[in-house]
Amino acid sequence: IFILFTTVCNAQKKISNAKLRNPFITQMYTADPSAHVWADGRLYIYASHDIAPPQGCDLMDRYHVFSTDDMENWKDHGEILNSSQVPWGRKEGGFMWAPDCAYKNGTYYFYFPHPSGTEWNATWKIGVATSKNPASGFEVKGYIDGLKPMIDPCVFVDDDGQAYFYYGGGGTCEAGKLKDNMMEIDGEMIKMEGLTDFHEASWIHKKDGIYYLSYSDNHDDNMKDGVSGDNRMRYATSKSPLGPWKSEGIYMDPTDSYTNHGSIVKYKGQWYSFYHNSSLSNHDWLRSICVDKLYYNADGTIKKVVPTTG
Ligand code: FUB
Repeated sequence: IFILFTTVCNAQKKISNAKLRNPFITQMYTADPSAHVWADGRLYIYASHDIAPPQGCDLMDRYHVFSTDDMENWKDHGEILNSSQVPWGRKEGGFMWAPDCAYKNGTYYFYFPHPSGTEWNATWKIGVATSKNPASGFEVKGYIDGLKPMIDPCVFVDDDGQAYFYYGGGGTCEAGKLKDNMMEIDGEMIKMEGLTDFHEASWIHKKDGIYYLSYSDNHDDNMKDGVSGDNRMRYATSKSPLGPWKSEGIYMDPTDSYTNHGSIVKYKGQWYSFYHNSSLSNHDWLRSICVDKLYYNADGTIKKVVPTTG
């Protein structure tokens, strides 16, 4: 027991001394990082992929997965899915936006928003691909039936094994229970009440029995590339995964990018905030994923994340 305790302490000490490098992926443009720690002890990032030359988000057509065991060295597991592999997807491809991944009963479920028709904005579906591995072998199984054309899926599996599905857009965030097959909604989707200025990018984490729903807001303080926006990251708390929510304010100010989209996860004893910025390209639609440490106040509220570079 002593040896095990010492080994765990050493791993945590190593991680808390890790030199975070931002952006931490530089060989390609990446956005919308969804972070998960799986049973093999590694931290995995499911990200979307911005494509040069920048043309907004329409060219985003594939996903890569990255992982680490020390927050310093990142492995690129390569492409796990692209739009040509989506049988029900729009024939023009593209628009593979912010994804998420969940694990249940030996299977990894990869959730991705993708339009099913040429009128992309009105035809979003949330696709599901599955694999026995966290970073390879994903096959598209279909999509979640009965949803609105909204984006940015997030799947949270609670301590009792019940999975919840969240997504949003157009100022609305909705959520509901998932059946055990992780591909069907169990009952009704309900609007998440109490979120101030919700835009998109919902993410759930749980700490000390409290659920935290984080998201990007509609903050709009600049005009870059002819479009407006510079989203802040906000969060709300609840004693239930489906709310109602109490808005707690902003945990991250705008980056240099038009959008922001983040996830919050604990790894080896330290909480982290993942997000994206445009520091590598200086262009809104060529984004790069970043990570910084996240800290809580004694009352459970989140301290503002301080973005670092270099
Ligand atoms: O990356 C494409 C879209 O931009 C995402 O789905 C949104 O959350 C925003 O980051």
